[in-house]
Amino acid sequence: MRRLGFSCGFPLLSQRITHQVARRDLPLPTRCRRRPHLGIFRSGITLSEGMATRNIDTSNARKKEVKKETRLGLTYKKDKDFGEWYSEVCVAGEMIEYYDISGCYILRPWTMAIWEMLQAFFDPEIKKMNIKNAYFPLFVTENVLQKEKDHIEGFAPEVAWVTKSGQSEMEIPVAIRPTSETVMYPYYSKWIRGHRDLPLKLNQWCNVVRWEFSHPTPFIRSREFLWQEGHTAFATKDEADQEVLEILELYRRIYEELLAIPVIKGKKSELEKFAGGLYTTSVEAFVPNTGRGIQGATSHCLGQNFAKMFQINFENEKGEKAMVWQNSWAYSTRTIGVMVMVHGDDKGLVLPPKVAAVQVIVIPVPYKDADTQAIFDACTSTVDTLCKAGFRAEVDLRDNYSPGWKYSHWEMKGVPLRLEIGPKDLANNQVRVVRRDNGAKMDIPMHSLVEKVKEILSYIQESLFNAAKQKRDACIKVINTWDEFIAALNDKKLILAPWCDEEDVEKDVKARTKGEHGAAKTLCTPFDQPRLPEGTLCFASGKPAKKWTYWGRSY
Ligand code: 87F
Repeated sequence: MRRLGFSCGFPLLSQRITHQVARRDLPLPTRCRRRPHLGIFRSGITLSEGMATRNIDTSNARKKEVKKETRLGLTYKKDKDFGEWYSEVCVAGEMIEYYDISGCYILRPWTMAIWEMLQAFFDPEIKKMNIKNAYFPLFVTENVLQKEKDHIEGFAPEVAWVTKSGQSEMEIPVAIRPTSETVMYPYYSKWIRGHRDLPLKLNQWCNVVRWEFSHPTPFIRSREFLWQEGHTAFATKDEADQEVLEILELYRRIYEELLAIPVIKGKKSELEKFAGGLYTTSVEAFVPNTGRGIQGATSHCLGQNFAKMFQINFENEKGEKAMVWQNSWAYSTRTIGVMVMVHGDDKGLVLPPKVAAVQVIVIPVPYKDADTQAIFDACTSTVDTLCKAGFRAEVDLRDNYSPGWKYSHWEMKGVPLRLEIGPKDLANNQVRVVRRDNGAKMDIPMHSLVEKVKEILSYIQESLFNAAKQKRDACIKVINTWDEFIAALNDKKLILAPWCDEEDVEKDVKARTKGEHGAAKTLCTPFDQPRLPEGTLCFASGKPAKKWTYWGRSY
């Protein structure tokens, strides 16, 4: 078998990355405690639920001890140790498994189901816009990658290279795409000849690799991630401008309508925009626990910069040579990390119904003298009814776990709704329903099952969004002066400040706020601008303010 050698950064400056088993991003609990923890839990189940018939110590003290040990729960609290809590919930919720390469993570089926749900929304939407899917290669030569020097310059250290095949050095090393401008645009240049070839609108669903050196975090900062990248070319700037906003609206809907996370739509500052482009728009989310903003997705108007570099020209209707106007836009698996951070709690994940792989979990609750088979049958037929009605429902009939264990397990995995069926429910022709988001319980008659479940799931979706919005809004602080800015920053606020919109002033704010928690920067200038009273001054420079801009620490 031939093995591929691997290095990072441009070959000239590159440090060779040996196949490191770096586990610096693995928090202690996941590294050492998880397995024994589960082991204790498993044996405990057997004891406390009477599944095993031998060697059971029935004394109260023993029972208590076992029960305590058997709690299936998180070691960390969201409010106390957010970073540890986050890693733990990603693993215990079975979304992520850590891998032996730092910054690389296994996306488990529970994650992929959510990703597929986001794809199932976005893909048909862009097809309605007549955007077509394509697939371009993973590799790019140095020549081509270097073609757009300005664009790649700042990113060079993050580019990963394949330098060997087997034991021999490759004649021409190839880079692994960190993004696909340089891969795609030479072919845009070839394919676009006249105005009838425009617009050219392609999207690809793929993975990209950015060999980051800052602290890796599942979903949020990983060295390989999944995304869609759209790359479009138009005859006119107007068409490009319009598409930028249409795509941004789809990104807003992904966050707000599917993931139940409020976002702010706006424009990036000159310092924060994609340097290769004309302007960048984004949706910005906020994580109240850490007081950090997080860029949710970006939609760029590239102007004609890349067209110049890659000679993407066309003959316009007047027979003149013209350059295309381009856009590019992407959202990635980071979306899922933001969802975990915003909705998760001390019991585990909390999944919005619209993206949950399982929306309803049905759990039989058999008692000693009850007709277990009848309870199991009722569970199965309940799930059938729900699935036929279009819900994603499953039954947990495993006989080696107690109902209590199953409750905790499915709570950890964030399933929006739990249905319990025991002897009493059977007798009364009802089911007990428990909401994951707020723990509320109610009994619903079997005959109105479908209609009630539909109603409750839609309440859950709505109240997750409302709760997240309320928390986010409570963090927004409008300030006018530098002192207020610093106070709000220390208070983990999402700061809305009047700003003069000068690049040097943003650089200065960054420099003045540099510290162990990271510097403050602009998140975006919201499209939705509050009134800016005449004579309002910039909080940082004292010059006349031009706009309201969101500032804060960010991921
Ligand atoms: C890392 C290494 C090399 C970001 C990088 O946002 C290049 C890059 O170009 C790089 N990290 N970027 C900017 C990506 C811009 C743009 N690409 C298409 C998008 C949307 C999709």
